[in-house]
Amino acid sequence: MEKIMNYIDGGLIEPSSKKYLDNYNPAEGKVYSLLPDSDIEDVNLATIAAQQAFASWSSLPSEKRSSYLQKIADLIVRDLDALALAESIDQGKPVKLAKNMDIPRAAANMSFYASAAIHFASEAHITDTQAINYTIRNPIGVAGCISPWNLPLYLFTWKIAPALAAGCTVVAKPSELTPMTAYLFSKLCIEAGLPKGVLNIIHGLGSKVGQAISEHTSITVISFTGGTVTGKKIAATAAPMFKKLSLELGGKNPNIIFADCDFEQAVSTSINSSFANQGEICLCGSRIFVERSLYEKFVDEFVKRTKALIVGDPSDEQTNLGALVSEAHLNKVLSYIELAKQEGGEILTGGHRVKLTGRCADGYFLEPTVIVGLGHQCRTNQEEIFGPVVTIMPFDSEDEVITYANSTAYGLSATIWTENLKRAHRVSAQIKSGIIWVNCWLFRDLRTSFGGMKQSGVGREGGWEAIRFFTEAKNVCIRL
Ligand code: TXE
Repeated sequence: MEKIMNYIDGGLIEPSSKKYLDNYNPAEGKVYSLLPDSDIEDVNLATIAAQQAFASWSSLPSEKRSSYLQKIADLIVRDLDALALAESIDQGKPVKLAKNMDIPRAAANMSFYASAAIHFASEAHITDTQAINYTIRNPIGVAGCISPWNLPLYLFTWKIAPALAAGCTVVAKPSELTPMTAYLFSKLCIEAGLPKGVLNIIHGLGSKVGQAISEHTSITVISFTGGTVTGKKIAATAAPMFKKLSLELGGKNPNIIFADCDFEQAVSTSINSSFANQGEICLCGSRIFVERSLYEKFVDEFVKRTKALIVGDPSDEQTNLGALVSEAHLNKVLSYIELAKQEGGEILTGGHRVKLTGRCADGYFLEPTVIVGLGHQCRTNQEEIFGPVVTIMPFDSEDEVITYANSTAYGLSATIWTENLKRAHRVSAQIKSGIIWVNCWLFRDLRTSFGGMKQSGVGREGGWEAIRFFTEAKNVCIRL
């Protein structure tokens, strides 16, 4: 069985414990590879390697840093098919999605920051004829990058690329549920000739490896994407050490459909924003609010199209929804469907585990599920489910739907469907959320920053923000 290795100081090596964890193929419900059960010793080794590499990497001309990142981006493009297949096997998502979204985006992340490395400029302020103030931005040091399982290579590269571009060296930890593409990525780094120690990838459990990264005194900046509960733990550990933190956490995002929307666009995109990647995207719109005059028509059409979605073998090009990432996660999502029933919800379609035949007979598949009849304040509508489950609720006025939308502890993203431009601006301004899409979903210009409000996190990633995050500002004032 294939053994995944840690990537430390430029080499692929075994964990110090020599112990391994099972890595599952969620579509088959079977172990198909092993990943290192690393611990604090491996994190220490990786951090020493990153510290040793820091002086030369941070002082390398930015063109050189850029060219390494671009070379890795090119290798990802070269290996697109193999990486997409690996991502699909490891995560459960349809291979078509990995090929069209995850892997191209991973390459784009590397390319974007390859370019950012050479175009970044810090500020200068001229105080009339009295003084010149300018800002020097130095890379902070060794960065810890901890990424989740829903968009494995996509979010892994989203963190390490700006860190490397800024001149930091990195100790990274992919999710233990989806380690494979980060492992393949480490091989690409070796092929690209990335200097040793610049990037180190440690595989293993969050409670051991993630915790050791949070606690390590020589890792001074941490970028994390994952669950809100884990984010709180990391903050509690790292904040007293005054580590710089960026936490991108969960969401319970409203998808608001006004009666004057472009109906076809609103329905078809809402199907996508509800069920893409099995609903395992922190930006999915899991609470759909529909203006009452359109409610029945929308629900009928939405349910009809949900029923037509194919839950199936992720390697099949026809499949719309693959497997959930793990049995534990499938059970969590099923428990929320039970909760919705207890809370008085009516399931219009879905609600059950799907039993496929053949190689996928034991996979973690779930029907896309649509629930109505619940109020906005019940637990089903307040807690993050993170699966192919949405609720639909009617509303009568703008003020009412804004209250509903803002009623959760989260504030990550929101979607608004209306053809009324003034309303689009008015409602966007009042929704507490890091990003708002009007008449679209998931579209992102990589130059814009992104992050959550309230319990969806702190800090902003993307664009120049990420470069600023991984650097420390020093201001110099020269009196004229
Ligand atoms: O994620 P974790 P989990 C949400 C979603 C999901 C819930 C829990 O609702 O059901 O979170 O998922 C590492 N110190 N999201 O528990 O644990 C872990 O190894 C440092 C939303 O599977 O947050 C992995 O690499 N690190 C989300 C990473 O944290 C620790 C994406 C994320 O896993 C750690 C995923 C610790 N003590 C889940 N414990 C999003 N925002 O996109 C774990 N980790």
